Amino acid sequence: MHSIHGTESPSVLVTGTSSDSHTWNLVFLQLLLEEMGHTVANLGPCPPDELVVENAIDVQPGLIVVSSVNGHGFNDGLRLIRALRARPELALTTIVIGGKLSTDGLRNVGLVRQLTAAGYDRVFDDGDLAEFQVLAAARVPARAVS
Ligand code: B12
Repeated sequence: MHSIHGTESPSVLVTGTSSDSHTWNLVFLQLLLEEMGHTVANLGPCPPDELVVENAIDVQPGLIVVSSVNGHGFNDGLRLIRALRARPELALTTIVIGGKLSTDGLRNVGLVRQLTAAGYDRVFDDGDLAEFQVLAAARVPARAVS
């Protein structure tokens, strides 16, 4: 899943984190977003941070969705957002993260605060799909009618 092909420029970039080999979370998010009308580039599991940054700059999506469920999402996600936000091309891109980000859920509000302070626009817990859908629906690109 680590390459992006196709003619239509993807409106969303979905990605796992460098340490996370879980895949169905990414497939689920891709299908959900496609059902809403998005075109999705899915980098798949275990992408190194540099690969995510390169693809984000290449694709220039309206939305980047980072998903992690293996329990290392907080640390991986923090490192990744710092790498993404270090690039001026991505300063204004909406970037969100969600899943099972720690082994303690998101009860620790400090984690959410640190992730948003580092540059995520939103941090979603495991079950926050409805809220995520609202955010994603607002970013479905208008298509030219021929
Ligand atoms: C299958 C599985 C594996 C497979 C993955 C195979 C593959 N290629 O995908 C294997 C065996 C490789 C694996 C390995 C590990 N796993 Co595992 N795995 C699972 C399991 C059983 C199912 C995951 C799954 O596919 N779910 C289906 C998808 C569709 O749902 P999901 O992943 O839950 O995603 C949903 C939500 O999290 C949410 N979501 C996810 N991302 C995002 C993003 C946004 C923005 C939003 C809004 C929502 C959202 O929406 C999704 C749909 O509802 C879960 C337990 C479970 N029953 O959930 C454990 C689980 C995820 N694994 C776990 C762990 C700990 C591991 C290991 C660390 C175990 C180990 N000690 O080696 C390793 C990690 C390996 C690695 N490098 O990442 C833990 C994570 C604990 C935590 N986060 O607190 C879980 C929860 C099991 C448990 N109860 O302890 N695992």
